[in-house]
Amino acid sequence: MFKKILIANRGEIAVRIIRACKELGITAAVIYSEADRKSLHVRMADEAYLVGLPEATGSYLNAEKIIQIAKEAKAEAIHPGYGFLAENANFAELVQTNGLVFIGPPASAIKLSGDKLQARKIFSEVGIPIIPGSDEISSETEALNFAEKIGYPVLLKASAGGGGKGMRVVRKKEEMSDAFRGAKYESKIAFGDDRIYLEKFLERPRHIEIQILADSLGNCVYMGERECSIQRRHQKLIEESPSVIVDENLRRKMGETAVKIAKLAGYVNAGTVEFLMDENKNFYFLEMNTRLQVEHPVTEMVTGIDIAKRQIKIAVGEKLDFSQSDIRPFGHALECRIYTEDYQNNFFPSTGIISIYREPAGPGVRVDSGVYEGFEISLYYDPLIAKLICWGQDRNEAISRMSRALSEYQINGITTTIEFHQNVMQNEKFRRGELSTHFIEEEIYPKLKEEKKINLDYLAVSAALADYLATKKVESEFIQNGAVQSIWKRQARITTLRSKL
Ligand code: MV4
Repeated sequence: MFKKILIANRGEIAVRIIRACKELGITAAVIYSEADRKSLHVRMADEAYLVGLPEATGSYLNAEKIIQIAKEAKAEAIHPGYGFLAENANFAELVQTNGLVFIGPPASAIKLSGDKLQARKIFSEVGIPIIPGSDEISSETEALNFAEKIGYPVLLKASAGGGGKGMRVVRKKEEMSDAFRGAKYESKIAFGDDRIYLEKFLERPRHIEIQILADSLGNCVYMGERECSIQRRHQKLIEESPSVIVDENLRRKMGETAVKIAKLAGYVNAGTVEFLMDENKNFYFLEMNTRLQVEHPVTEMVTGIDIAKRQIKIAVGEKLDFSQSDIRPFGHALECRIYTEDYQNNFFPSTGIISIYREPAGPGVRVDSGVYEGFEISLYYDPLIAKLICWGQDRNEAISRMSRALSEYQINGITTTIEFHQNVMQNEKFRRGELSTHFIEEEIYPKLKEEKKINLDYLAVSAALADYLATKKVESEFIQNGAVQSIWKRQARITTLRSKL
């Protein structure tokens, strides 16, 4: 086993990997930027090394410096987490040529996953289902001809794409000209690669992905699916496993397809194969994520397998000591991503000092967080500060637990998406499992305006009440009146109201 690992990340995922290291008896070293001196990952690590400026390019993206630190710290391996350098093939290669182990797949697999045109070609040739589409499209005329052939609406996509960049929906031929130039330009700017192609546009797809684990000896298993349809602007908000629309048969078909893809890509380590599913439950390969994903805990909760620890064991060269038939998902898990964003104000980023912080706990509750009371949230990094994961025997129990845990979760001083998630948990369509990638815009957005108005009225009344309570010091009366359970909340509410007055 490794003696020391350098974690080239920050926030909740760095904390997650520190925990995996500690359980394996590995010394956890981390890097931190000048803005992260007081971060939780620095406090929890065994060793911490300053890497540079707050801006990611000067710190968490500084490949050369990170490798230099790893060598000086005498770490044997680097775990990249997600984001930053996690899916950078050059970095994976550089780590290796410096005699260190990259805890992730081989650079060649990262490269292939980053090239959608090539991946589509290789995978479709062996019968992997892909969305009907073209090879590279290099002119507007070509685009028009192809769209005519497969029928509108079509979607222009960047070969180097992901996360929706360089994507354009074209509903009729008149829209092609602008869309073609727009997609090409955006791809060039975002990825330095302006190759684009066309696909038939699926109107209301569901996003379902398969977690896989592959060891370096050729063994590969699938760990069931995660449904990640609840998102806004390509930012996932809620994930769950299993998906309500995937039965045992479909799970096996998708799982076997994912394993086939992993083997073709020469994949080693933990990975995710993304699929889009149409309303007739046809599934199509979308892309491969070559990293530990944000939403990995839902799979850990239903399979009992520690994916982060497995990543490290695989990187050392250990064989998977279980086979496909040993993986039997049990129960249901949901994850709510807690962002420091004001969902009532177009998810605008919220910054400040966390003045009160109290995490939920109890049966079936897991919190993966990167913050603590007194911590200051800056604008430098991703607004994801924590993930609340709840397990239940079935989906209903998982939802009730999530709702209960959200109500226990108290964060003051900054605005978070906790209340937003509470809205989703109460939504009838969500409870029935009727999800799509349009769920938020169709179901939640229209209700936000209404809620905002009610909240303003409520705020005025509550503010008056808060002041009354503060001056009369009647907190003890509240306790006598049977409101004991909500005293913390009430105090938090008063603090919030005060700050808004
Ligand atoms: C699609 C699609 C509909 N039809 N492809 C968005 C990110 C990129 N990786 C693929 N994406 C999509 N590709 C076809 N042919 C709809 C999306 C899409 C989406 C996919 C997964 C999760 C959320 C999404 C939100 C909007 C659009």
